[in-house]
Amino acid sequence: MATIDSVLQENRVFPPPADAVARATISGMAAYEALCKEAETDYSGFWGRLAREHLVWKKPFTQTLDESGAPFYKWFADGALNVSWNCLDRNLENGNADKVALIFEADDGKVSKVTFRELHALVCKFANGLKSRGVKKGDRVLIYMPMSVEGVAAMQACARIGATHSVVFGGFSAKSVQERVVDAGATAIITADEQCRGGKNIGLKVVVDEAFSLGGCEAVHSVIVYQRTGNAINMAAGRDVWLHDLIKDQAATCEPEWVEAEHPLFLLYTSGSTGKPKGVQHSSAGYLLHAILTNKWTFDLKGDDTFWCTADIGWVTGHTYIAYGPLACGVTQIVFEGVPTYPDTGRFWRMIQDHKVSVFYTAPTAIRSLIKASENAPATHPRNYKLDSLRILGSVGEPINPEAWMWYHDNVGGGRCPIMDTFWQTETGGHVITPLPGVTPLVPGSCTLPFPGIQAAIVDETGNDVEWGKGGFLVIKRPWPSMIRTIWGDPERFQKSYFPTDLGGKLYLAGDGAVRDAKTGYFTIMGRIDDVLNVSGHRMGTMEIESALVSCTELVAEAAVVGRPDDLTGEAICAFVVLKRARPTGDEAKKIVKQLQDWVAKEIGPIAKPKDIRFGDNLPKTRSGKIMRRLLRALAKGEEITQDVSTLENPAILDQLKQSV
Ligand code: 6R9
Repeated sequence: MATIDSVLQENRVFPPPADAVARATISGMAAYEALCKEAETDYSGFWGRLAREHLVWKKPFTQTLDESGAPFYKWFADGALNVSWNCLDRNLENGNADKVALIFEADDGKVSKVTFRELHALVCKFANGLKSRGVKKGDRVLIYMPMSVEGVAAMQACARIGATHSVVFGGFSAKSVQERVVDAGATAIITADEQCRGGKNIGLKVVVDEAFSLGGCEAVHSVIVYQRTGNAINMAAGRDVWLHDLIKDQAATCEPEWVEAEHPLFLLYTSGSTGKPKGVQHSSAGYLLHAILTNKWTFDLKGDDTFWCTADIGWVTGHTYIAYGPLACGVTQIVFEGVPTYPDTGRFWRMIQDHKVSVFYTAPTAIRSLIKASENAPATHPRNYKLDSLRILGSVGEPINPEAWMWYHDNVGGGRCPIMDTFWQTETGGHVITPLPGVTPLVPGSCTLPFPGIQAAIVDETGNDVEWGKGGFLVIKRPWPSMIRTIWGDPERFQKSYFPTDLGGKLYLAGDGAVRDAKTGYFTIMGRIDDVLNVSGHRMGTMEIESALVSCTELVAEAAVVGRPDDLTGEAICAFVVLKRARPTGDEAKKIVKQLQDWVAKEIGPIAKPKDIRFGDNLPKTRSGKIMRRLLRALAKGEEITQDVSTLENPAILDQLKQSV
């Protein structure tokens, strides 16, 4: 890769506030450096010590890291534990039984609270219910649930019996559900009748029914349905069962299934550079260790905190920073069903005020949209709410632009709260590059320094370190406990995607470009280097959207998808389409755009809808038939084409593709 020059021209530095330094578990730069040093001198000793201190083991491990099958690494492999025990029972034993674990706020504002004891009982009944349906260790269970106590309990119940869950975001389509059922070989599905978002009820069970009708789901013997709204749905006799019926007569205790450290806790499908999403497989012990450490160190979570991560359990952030980490740390957290704009755009700020949230974790795209909203509706500006309970803020999912960072810092954090710009991925399990609140001087737009023990670096296309100030590929040089273990069913793709031989086969390739500041060594992420887009913090493969478009065989002959920068969503999806019929114009073109957007929403989900669709008689191709994506990116941005187009077969189509519908 040619050097990517840092776009960051940021001179503002925010030292850690004195009260954060005083309070933090990792306090001061010297403490951070001591941890990094410990990891450097005795890598497995470092992680082994932490795994003994932060996890409760049924059977202690004797070997920390097994590199013999590299890059299929094993951590703590001869140890045994149970993740749900570490999240729940541990809190019953250490005095947190009657502490509120989850504060659930429904879309309509109704609040309910669940203590650790109550959550434990619900999870045990749920686990016993799953067992009564024949679900056992190693089985895959697909979870398609709204944000709810029951959604979290479903994940914990699977963990309790050693079943491997695969949560599918509630906005994904029937086709996506079906593909994941088939790929994971799921034998049970946990879903709800409907979900409530922004004052609307949206069917979930009906989507599951449709997934069945697409075929290939014959191995699914049970569909467990949580009754959220009570509206009428179909229940297939024998196969479908209401959650309340399933757990009614179950015991409120359930001996956990003690699993080996490497037992797959979950699969989570994410987009890559081919059309097919990959099932990222995570372990039990290593994953949970990093979930705990990052919650404790990045967010400095302590007993008296109220934590709120606004992610959905359908994304990895909702796994590590809702369903597992905060519970294992014994803190009270918010689970929110709704959307930030309903009933008005002050929802987040009102909830922080009402529940006295102390640590708040959200995405740049939400911040950007709320900046805009509070300009349009000044009554919902954060200044109108009492937000002094906040002490730490977090950001995740995409680069946070310095303007949004400053607004978040000044208006939400009252200028007092440090912002943790956490860089990580579905594959990393938890934060890998992030500030720590009592340690790191902050620079808006930079995710700063590696989490202790994570050997992040920037290399060139041959795997050699580049000097600070020069851009390159972001890699992690040594395996770490919460790393992806494999791609479900496709170990070859795992090896190829993440440990490419071009880089020597030993470096974990994140898939992002990055640069380190020439003086401070701070990391700034420059965005994906593969065909993956980041739209509102959601990963979308361009190939995935292309194959959805061309599967509309009635209309589409060919399609190419690229991203273009967007003020609100970070990147926006732009599709160039060649139709089977003559190139449409005017109202006709508008109609077909809408038709294609709906098609993609049906194939993948509404988040994958192209914002901009343009029609051409052809796509710009080289004489050898390769689509010139670089040109398409320039066209999408509205840039003048200054590149050499002499290899282009048909330069006239560029004028067609310049035109938005
Ligand atoms: C946790 C999560 C991962 C991709 C990642 C990168 C982008 C995430 C970021 C960030 C800049 C941050 N990303 N956090 N870019 N700064 N703080 O988002 O996982 O959905 O797998 O996405 O998101 O491009 O490679 P995932």
